[in-house]
Amino acid sequence: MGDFKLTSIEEFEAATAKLLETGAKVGADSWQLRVKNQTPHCKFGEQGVCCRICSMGPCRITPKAPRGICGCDVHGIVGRNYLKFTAGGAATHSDHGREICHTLYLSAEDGNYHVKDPDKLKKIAKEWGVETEGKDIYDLAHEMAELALLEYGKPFGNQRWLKRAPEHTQELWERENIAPRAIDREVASSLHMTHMGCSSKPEALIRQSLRAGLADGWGGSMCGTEFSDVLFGTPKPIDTEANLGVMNAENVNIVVHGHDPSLSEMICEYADDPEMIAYAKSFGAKGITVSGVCCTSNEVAMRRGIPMAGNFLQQENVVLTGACEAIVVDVQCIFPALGPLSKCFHTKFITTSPIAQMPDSEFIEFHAENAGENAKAIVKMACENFVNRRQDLVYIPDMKQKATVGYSVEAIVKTLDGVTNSQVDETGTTKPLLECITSGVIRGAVAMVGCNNPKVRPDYAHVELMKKLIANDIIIIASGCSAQAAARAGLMSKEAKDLCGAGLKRVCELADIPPVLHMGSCVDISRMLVLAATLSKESGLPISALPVVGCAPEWMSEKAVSIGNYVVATGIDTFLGVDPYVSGSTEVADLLTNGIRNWVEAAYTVEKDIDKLGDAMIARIEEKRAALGI
Ligand code: MSK
Repeated sequence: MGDFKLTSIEEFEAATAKLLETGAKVGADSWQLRVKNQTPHCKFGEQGVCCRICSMGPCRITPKAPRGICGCDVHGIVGRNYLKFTAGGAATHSDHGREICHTLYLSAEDGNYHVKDPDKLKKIAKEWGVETEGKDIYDLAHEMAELALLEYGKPFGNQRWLKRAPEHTQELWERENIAPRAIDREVASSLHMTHMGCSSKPEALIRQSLRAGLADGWGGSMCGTEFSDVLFGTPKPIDTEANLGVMNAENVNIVVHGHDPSLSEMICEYADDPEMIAYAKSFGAKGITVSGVCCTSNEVAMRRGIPMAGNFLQQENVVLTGACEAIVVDVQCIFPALGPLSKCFHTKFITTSPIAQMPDSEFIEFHAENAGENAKAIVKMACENFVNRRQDLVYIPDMKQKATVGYSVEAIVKTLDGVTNSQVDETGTTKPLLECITSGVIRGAVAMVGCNNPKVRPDYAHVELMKKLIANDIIIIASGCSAQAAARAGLMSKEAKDLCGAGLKRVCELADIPPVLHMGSCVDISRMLVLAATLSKESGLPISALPVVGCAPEWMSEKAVSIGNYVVATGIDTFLGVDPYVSGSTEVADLLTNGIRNWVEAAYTVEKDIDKLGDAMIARIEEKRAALGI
């Protein structure tokens, strides 16, 4: 098995403990301390039984007070809370997608942003029935961007991207009246339904939750992913490194964090500029290291091989190294704590989006017109800050792993089809993957996604579940902070094949892939939808019949609930390790874990015991195989 060794969770934790010692020296706060102040959590909130949508309350449902002042029962309250949570996530992902469409609209030959994948743009144009012949690529980009933006508010019809789904799935959505209309309409309708005096029927609320989720996955997120590929390139396998040890004590360290690649791409561009590297050297540094946190990290890792410093619950750690000159953030999953924390060190905390403005940050507004200029200013600021380090506080844990990332659907098809078919081009098929699954060489696939959450030992669930699944010949596709947990542990190293069962190991060797395939950021879960749809079409089986499940064992954000809803509504059973605040209502919990199966052929399983969660996924995959007779 060679020298390869995973980095253990205990090693992750030991590194964090040392960094917290540095924090204690400078009086820094940390999420570990704040969790202590916030626990035990409010039981009403945890069960989803608190209602504060009007000012007659807040009302809390108990056996002695079974209805709120308006008469709403616990099922209506829990269902409304669940729908509001979903709408928050769908709005957030989709607005990210909208920003990408605006950036595409402003792309120009001589501008800050360019079309890097013209073939993908033309392919989408063809899909949408737009003439490409004889058109300048930027004229086409602007036309497509405008059409995509109209998807957010069009008065009639459903989302264009739904046509990518297998016919059977589309029929289910039509039958159940959950095919999403305009993206903004689904978010607005959700908030309308949850207003005081509107819906309190669990069935209606959960149906709309699925619809709003679908507006995200097959709408806003799909726009985000597809047009990011057009602008910044469709990911291909690329080598990188992961964990805090990717930061370099001798270099200026710039950490990019958030989700929107428009900012981070520009920062990477300028950090690579010889003029900027010389500038860094003029302050005594040896160079510039850009690394990433959260999904911005996934975006630049997949396209540029930029190393991944950490995931969601590591964001404070990068500052605690004392070697971070600037942490530059765009939107989503950014701790406001970074403001006061950066003040304990020399670190510049730079916010760039009007959507995510925070105290104790320097706000440098970023948009397509000034992107180059502002990225350069930020890189310069970081270089100048190098001399302000307190050397006695610098400690970068010596911990990193190799990772191969960038498995877009196109890359997966090309890599796997290439093993059996030397003539493969971009029109390759998923047939080799299907053959591996039907023959039993691979038992199935799990889409591992989602965040960290202090309610679960950080990264433990992601890493342990992945180890268990690959040992059982189940291939993993991973995105978001789950992907980063895998990369930091070493599960995205090709050498991790030695941890697989014999079948999956053989596939990894033949195709030269790691057993956990990096599919990108959280908006890129739309890539997983496209993969599932392709597998379904090419096998002739409904998505729900494929031995494929989804899992978010440590999820925490509203986006994750929206994702769960669109994954389930696409026909993929979804396993959660954290309860989505629905345990207070038997009706809502039963709908989500059973009832919706009658609508969309899939449902949720919630299991906080990680070992049991893994067993349940394996059992579900084997059940599906047995039903297919394979
Ligand atoms: S960053 S939504 S903590 S995956 Fe996409 Fe990670 Fe979850 Fe944010």
